[in-house]
Formats: sequence, C-alpha cells, structure tokens
Amino acid sequence: MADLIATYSFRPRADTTPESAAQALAEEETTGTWTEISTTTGYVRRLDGVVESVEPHGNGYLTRIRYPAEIFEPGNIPQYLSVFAGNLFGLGRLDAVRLLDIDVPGPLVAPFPGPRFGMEGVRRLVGTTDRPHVGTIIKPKVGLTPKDTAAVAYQAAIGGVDLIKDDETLTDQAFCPLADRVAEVMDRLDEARSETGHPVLYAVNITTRADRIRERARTAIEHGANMLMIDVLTAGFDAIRAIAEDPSFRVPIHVHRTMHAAMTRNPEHGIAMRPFARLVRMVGGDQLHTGTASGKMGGGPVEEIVGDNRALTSPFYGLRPIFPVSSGGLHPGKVASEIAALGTDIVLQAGGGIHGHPDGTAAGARAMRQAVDAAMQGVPAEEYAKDHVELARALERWGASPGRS
Ligand code: CAP
Ligand code: MG
Repeated sequence: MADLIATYSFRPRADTTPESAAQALAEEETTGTWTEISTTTGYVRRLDGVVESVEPHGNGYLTRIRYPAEIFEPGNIPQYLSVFAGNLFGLGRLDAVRLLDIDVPGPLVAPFPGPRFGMEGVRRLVGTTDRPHVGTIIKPKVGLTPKDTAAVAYQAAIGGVDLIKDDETLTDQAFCPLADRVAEVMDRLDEARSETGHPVLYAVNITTRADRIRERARTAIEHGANMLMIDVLTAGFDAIRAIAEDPSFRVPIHVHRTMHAAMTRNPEHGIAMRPFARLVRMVGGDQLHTGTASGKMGGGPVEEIVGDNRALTSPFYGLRPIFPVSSGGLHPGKVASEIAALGTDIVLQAGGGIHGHPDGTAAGARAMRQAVDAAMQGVPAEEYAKDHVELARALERWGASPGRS
C-alpha cells in the first residue's frame, strides 16, 4: 500500500540544521523520541518516518515526510491527525512548523463515505447548472425567536437566495429551540416557493456532542430540514461522517469551519486549510467554507484559497467534487471580484451584505443575485445597476470594492 506523504514548511531552531529538524519531526510522529532507546527492535524499523526532501522555502524550509501506510488505522481520522498533525507542532527543534498538505493513499481514503450530494447534487436540488449559488446567514447570529428567524428567512427566499444557513453559534438554545426553528423556517420557505417557484435550502446547525449528533439530525429532518450544517472543527470530522454514512439521512451537509483561524491564519505555524479540505471531502461534507478573496477575514493569499478549492473539486479517488463557500464580509459590490478570483463553482454567502441592505433583506438578496447575473454576463456592476435598483442601492451603500473588507 502506498504511504502517506505530508508536506510541511518550517523554521529550525537556531542551533539545529534543517535536516535534523525534519528528521526529528519524522521520528516523533513514527517510531522515535528525543533520545535513543533500547526497546526499538529491528522489525519496528519498517514503520520509521522518512524525510523525503528538505529544500529552502521563503525564510525557512519545505519538507516532505513519508509516513508508512501501516502506521495508520484505516478509517480512523483522529488517529490520522495524531500522526501528521500531532506532537510535531511542539517540538523544540523547530521554531515554527506548518502542515501545508497531505497526499493520502487510496486505501486510507476508501473507508470514508465521501459526499452523498456534492456540488452537482446540491445544484440539482436548487435547479442551477453553472452560476454561483447565493447564500445568506440569518443575522443577528443569535437571539431571534423561531418565528422571527423564519420571517428573515422568508424575506431572503423571496429575494432569490439559494441557501439560508444558521450562524455557527446558533444550535438549540432556549431562545430558539431547533425543532421549532426548523418547522417555522420550512413553513415560510414553502410559502416563498409557492410565490417564486424557486427551491431554497435551509442548513440548520446541528452541531452538538458527538453521541447526540444523529439524534439531532433526526429531529431536524423530522421537522422538515432539507440541509444540515455542522461546525467541523468544534464538533469533529466524525460528526460529519456519522451523518453522511447514515442512509436514513438523505440531505446535503454544509460544513462551517469556525475555529480554523487558530490554526490556518499564521503563515508560519499551524495547519493550512488544505488538509482540512481534503478530510472534509472524505468524511462527506457537500460544501465547505474556504474563505474569500476580498472579505472581512484575514485569509491567506488568494492563490492558497484557489488551491484549497481545487482540493474540493478536482478528481480524488472518485469522490464527488464539493462546493467551496466564500463567506465573511461579502456584499453585492464584491461579487464580481470574488467570481474573478474564485470562479463560478462557488457559494457566495453574505450575512451583513444582505440584511444590511438599505431596503432590507429581500432587496439585499435581489442585489446579490443581480450582482451575480451581471458578472455572469460580463457587465460591470455599476453598469448593471443603472436598471437594477436593488444593486444600485447596495453599491451606494458599500461601493464596488475588490479589496478586503
Ligand atoms: C459571515 C459569517 C461566517 C463567516 C465565517 C460570520 O457573516 O456568518 O461565519 O463567513 O468565516 O459569522 O462572520 P457576514 P469563514 O457575511 O456577515 O460577514 O467563511 O472564513 O469560515
Ligand atoms: Mg457566521
């Protein structure tokens, strides 16, 4: 079986050569420790990590570590992470180290369900072929009653969004019980669909303790949910897998990545988004936040996001391509630059950028759709706004600015 190759950037401690720093990493994550030991018998050596390469990279180095496939328990993602994203980050001989990517061999991908819907399946549910999907997040993040949540959802739906999601901190609090919220929202979305003919997905946030995630998914679906949302890094990758591989749940999964910036943001130390993107596709996420080219979050360089999105959409052991989600500080004036940078196989999500529209949520949703239509027709937003009042009002408020918020 082919081995797993992990790529890291790193800076060795001043008194350590790059080669010995890389070797320390390989040993720590396989058969070694900080000193020679007498208990490592010969046959164990087949599990030694191997430093495949060390080369200069920026103001540090790049190394590729080969982890013998046998060291991994097939299908056990927590154990996979404990190897290629474990103790190494604390090793004293490295002043900084960042996991950039993982090349996972087929037999270690095979145990996972992969996406049940993927991008094409989600497009079929909404009835699109090639344009970006427009999503919104119910705002304020928390506090609205189920009925008021549903009223906001209705406005976004008649304005033309394809997706409405809970925010990442809304789950099943007393002020907005999940079952009531789902029932109210789905009723209002049915009402909107009878007026517009357009199906809208509502991703209800079922994030909860691991042993209750299935029960919560069942509650959501029993009350009419047509999409589920999970905060993957706070709930765990297996929370997604538990839903994706359960045949009784036949709705797509929207994956939020809150907490990621604690690991992804520092360009010198932590874990880049790409390994997370590959793992989310393996466990069965249908769409995943990967950042914006011009939003509010201090994301990495755009080419890194493009590469992360490619990890979601390129051929990967037959797993369906999944939808990248661009979200955070977006508004109609940023749609053209997002599409120019990230393409049209994308979900463009705006919370403040829809609910903050001067004429309200429905107008904000219409403005986002108009901005997408303009970009798809190659017409500058300012030009298109001349006969699309909602877009004009959004540009008056926020401008058409490609730069980050
Ligand atoms: C966006 C958002 C999303 C962020 C997450 C928020 O709201 O709902 O959680 O996009 O960041 O809470 O900020 P706004 P990322 O549209 O009002 O900014 O997508 O990078 O994971
Ligand atoms: Mg949010």
